Amino acid sequence: MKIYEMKIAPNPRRVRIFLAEKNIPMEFVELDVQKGENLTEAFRAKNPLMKVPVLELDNGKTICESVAICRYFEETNPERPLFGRDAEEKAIIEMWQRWVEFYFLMPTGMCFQHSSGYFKDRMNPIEEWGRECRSHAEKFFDILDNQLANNRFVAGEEFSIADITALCTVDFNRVNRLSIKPEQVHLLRWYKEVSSRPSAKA
Ligand SMILES: N[C@@H](CCC(=O)N[C@@H](CS)C(=O)NCC(=O)O)C(=O)O
Repeated sequence: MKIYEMKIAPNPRRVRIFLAEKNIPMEFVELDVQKGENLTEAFRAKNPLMKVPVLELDNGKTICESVAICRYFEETNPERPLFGRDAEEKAIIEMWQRWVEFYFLMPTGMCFQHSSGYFKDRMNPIEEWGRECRSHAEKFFDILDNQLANNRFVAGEEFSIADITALCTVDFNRVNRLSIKPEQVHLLRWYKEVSSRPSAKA
């Protein structure tokens, strides 16, 4: 099996960290997304939305969407779980994973795309929308800081997929010139811990 990705992009990094946490070896195929190497008919056959990452199984089937890919590996390699162990833990991790993805990663990506013109060959950047999304992303740093005041990790006491999405989003925000503020001490404490895990280098 192999994964089509682009090393500097935040969504493929989520999957690489997940695999590293579970010690799953993988073959990666690098696509230059800015040059449009994902915009070919051959790649459309693998993912109709033409985005990375894409997992291609040995039987030729493809699985798209970072979280769907991670869920596949959670099933094939259950130890140690990154989506929770029991009903309560699974639901809380799902809740935070979705909050981080929808209200932090999405506006972060939209701010980048609408402010930088990185994809101006395939979309119509709207600067005002970029600024609006930047303020949404900035607010989420506070939400995380509050949550981490009473929790070791984003979704509780266990490292999970929610931490992976949050770490990739915090790091990617450097393209938006957004970073953790000195007064966000709980977020800083968490960032130091999760970014020093070996998987963070993946
Ligand atoms: N929800 C998707 C998002 C995938 C996505 O937006 N990937 C970006 C890279 S981080 C991409 O391929 N962009 C290329 C394009 O839009 O042409 C996931 O979680 O995998």
